[in-house]
Amino acid sequence: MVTSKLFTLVMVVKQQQILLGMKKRGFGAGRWNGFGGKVQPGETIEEGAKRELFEESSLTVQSLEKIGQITFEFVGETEVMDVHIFRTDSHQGEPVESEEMCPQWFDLDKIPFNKMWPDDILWFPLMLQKKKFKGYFKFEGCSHILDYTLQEVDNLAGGKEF
Ligand code: 6OG
Repeated sequence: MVTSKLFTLVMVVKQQQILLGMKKRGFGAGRWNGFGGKVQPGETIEEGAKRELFEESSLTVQSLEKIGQITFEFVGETEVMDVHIFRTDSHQGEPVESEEMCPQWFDLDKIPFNKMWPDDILWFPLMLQKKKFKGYFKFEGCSHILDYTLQEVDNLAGGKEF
């Protein structure tokens, strides 16, 4: 049986730059990514997103707009990752390195896709244009996408379709 686990991912944008963190340990270590992690029992997905953003970067945000939802399957794993992606264009505070992430601003035309998860180059253009999207990626190992779907949607409410 396939089960799914909820995750968050927050993309912080200001003017023509995006904040990414170099993951220092655990899943995705050695890659730049947004800030996020597992949603804990008793918190909403948005609360989990704000908590992880703060824990990993020291930034706070008033509100987050959900911009995407991607399901990741890894061959051989029985649990898929249901990742809810948010974008914010206004934040409070300055990014600070944490045990998990080393944050850095990147110009939008210099995003280091070669040191990121290989799916990112496919959905970042939608996120940067503020288009909402849903996707499904099937990975073999951490670097090879076997299969995927990605579609722009009008709204993200409702169940997963993939
Ligand atoms: P922790 O293990 O740190 O949560 N995540 C992915 N992000 C991108 N861009 N691509 C993927 O392709 C990803 N798979 C997972 C979700 C893991 C964090 O990594 C994100 C979470 O923010 C496979 O608690």
